[in-house]
Amino acid sequence: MSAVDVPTRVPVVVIGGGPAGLLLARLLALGGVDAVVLERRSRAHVMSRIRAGVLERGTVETLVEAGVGDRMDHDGTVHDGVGLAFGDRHLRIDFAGLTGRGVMVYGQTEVQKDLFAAVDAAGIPVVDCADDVRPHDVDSDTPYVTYVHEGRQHRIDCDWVAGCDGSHGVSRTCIPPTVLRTYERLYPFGWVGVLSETPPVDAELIYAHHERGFALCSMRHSMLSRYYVQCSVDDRVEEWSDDRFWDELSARLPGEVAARLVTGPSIEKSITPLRSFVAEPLRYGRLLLAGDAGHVVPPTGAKGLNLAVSDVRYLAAALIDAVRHRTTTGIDGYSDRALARVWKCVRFSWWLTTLMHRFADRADFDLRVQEAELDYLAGSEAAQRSFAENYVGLPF
Ligand code: RFL
Ligand code: PHB
Repeated sequence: MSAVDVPTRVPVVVIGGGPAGLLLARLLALGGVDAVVLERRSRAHVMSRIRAGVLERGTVETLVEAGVGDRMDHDGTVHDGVGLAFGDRHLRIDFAGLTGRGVMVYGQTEVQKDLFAAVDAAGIPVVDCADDVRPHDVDSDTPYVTYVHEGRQHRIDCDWVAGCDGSHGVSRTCIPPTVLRTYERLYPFGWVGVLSETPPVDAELIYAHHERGFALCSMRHSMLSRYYVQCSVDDRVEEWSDDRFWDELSARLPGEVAARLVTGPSIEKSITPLRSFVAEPLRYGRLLLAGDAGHVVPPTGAKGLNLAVSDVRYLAAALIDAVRHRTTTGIDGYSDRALARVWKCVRFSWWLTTLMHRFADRADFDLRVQEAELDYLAGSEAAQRSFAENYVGLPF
């Protein structure tokens, strides 16, 4: 987008063109509210990031309402359950039977592409490679945002600033330390993830608990698999050759699953540290945080993208009311409303992470407790229902 086409005044400036930012701009446009999106990285970079793969029903419905559901309906796959592997056991959690719902497996990379296409079609300005983006005067009634594009400084005046700039963005830093409260839990491990053009080992995802550490078998489609294994927080990706990765994954899966594993060259490999983080409040004056800018969860529960979408759903409605109908009730309630759902997903992601990973610094007592909890889950429909209810997604 050339800077000439970008208005110098809009009701909403959205910082960050990830899924939260683009979806917000798109929902605002559908509600008759103009926005500009400022994204730090290039569009090619944003579209190539491999991240989430599991969408809750509420996320799917929101994407459909935003008019970006066609490819997802066609290429995504509904999963009615997931597997939990431990020891030589393979427990299936039957989402459909326990909750009447399933989840959609459709990559975040594809969601991102669909959102870019919709935003472009609607003529919403998205400035990529925007440097030094800075919100100003967000505690006044006349906020504005400055940025540098192709070496030139620009300013956009607005009524509201939406901070959708992820966990390392600039928006959160505008909230004074006297107002901002943060909560954090760091886990002493990461995940090394591999994407490979091989058939998935199973039709459904498998979360594996093993003495050597956690492993996850996921997929994008019938010839694209996504696998993860727990690694040390200090590991570098170069230390994980493909051979080492496949050996470690096989060792952590039940024998009959490992026997079916088809290996091949990795087409992407990366290491993700795991953490839980929440910032409160999500609103400061005319600045509103959504998605990873406000909270981060470890990927174990597949909640990050889904939480970004639930925040955006609440926020879009609140901003449309504020801009079109001059009522700020939605904005005033946004932070509490969003955080109530966020904390429940933080809890579930923390619980599943703690249950499934090997904590090197902890005694064998903890391992036995994990094994007992998995055994309890296997024998209790009530426990399985609670797992299923959280995994498929709490109501928006
Ligand atoms: P994003 O995607 O980080 O986008 C933020 C955007 O803001 C830009 N930005 C800035 N722009 C302008 N100025 C600045 N100063 C800026 N600073 C940053 C960034 O370049 C970026 O484009 O945040 P958003 O939109 O809130 O979306 C959140 C999700 O991306 C994230 O929660 C998920 O990917 C988490 N996640 C998963 N979520 C799920 O729901 N299901 C999953 O199965 C799942 N698996 C995962 C995941 C995340 C993973 N990683 C890599 C952390 C698996 C992995 C491995
Ligand atoms: C993925 O497919 O990337 C994925 C699936 C489930 C998770 C995390 C990541 O919990």
